[in-house]
Amino acid sequence: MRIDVLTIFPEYLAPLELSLAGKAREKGLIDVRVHDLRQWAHDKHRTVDDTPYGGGAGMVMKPEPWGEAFDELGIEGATVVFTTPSGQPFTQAVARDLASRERIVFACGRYEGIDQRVLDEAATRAEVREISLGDYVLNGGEVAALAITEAVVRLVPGFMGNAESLVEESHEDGLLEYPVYTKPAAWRGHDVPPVLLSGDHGAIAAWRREQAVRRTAQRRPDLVHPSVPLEGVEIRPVQ
Ligand code: 6GU
Repeated sequence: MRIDVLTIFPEYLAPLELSLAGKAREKGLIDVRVHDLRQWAHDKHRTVDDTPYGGGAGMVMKPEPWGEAFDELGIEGATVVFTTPSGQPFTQAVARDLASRERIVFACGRYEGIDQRVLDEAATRAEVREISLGDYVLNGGEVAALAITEAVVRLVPGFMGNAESLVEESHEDGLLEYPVYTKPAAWRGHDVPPVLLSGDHGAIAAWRREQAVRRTAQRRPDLVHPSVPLEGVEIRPVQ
């Protein structure tokens, strides 16, 4: 998978060299290239923004640098992801979908957003997605591009050594993960739930499932599909 990131803060994407994404890079599974949008701004101050038509607060990102960047990088056949708080909420399902793409181009917005014609023109040449990290406001889309990249790259076939850990984790089965424990069995007056020491694999699986459903119902009732048996779980607010 090739990933291009267009941003006016390329240093923000430095963590892509580290840890998870860095390993995928070393293995040759992904090819990440970060580009400074200002290289396609040609005036003395390398201006990338201007005042909004129709008035209003803040600045809007000008279309020309984006258009030239897309021309030079070539977006045909790619999925162009615009990170914006007005986009589709990012979920594990969206990550799984994006993990199937050959090429993703992240366009990180700043200020009050990008001139709409940039998105409209890109959509005539490529698949365009507008994605939000969640219902809160960041100063720009860089952190979102970083988070989306990390979530997507670990789903690229060949990346994770242990395919089971992908299936078992939070959100892959629509539930939050059950609580986990390791040694020692007793610590500061808190004991590991005895069922986990029982060696009864059926009982352990049933306990974990019940814990996952209970947690999900308490913390994320929005995730509990009506078809999921609640197994007597009482829904009350999380402290
Ligand atoms: Cl993708 N961008 C910005 N600026 N703010 C956000 C966001 C993205 N997702 C949530 N808040």
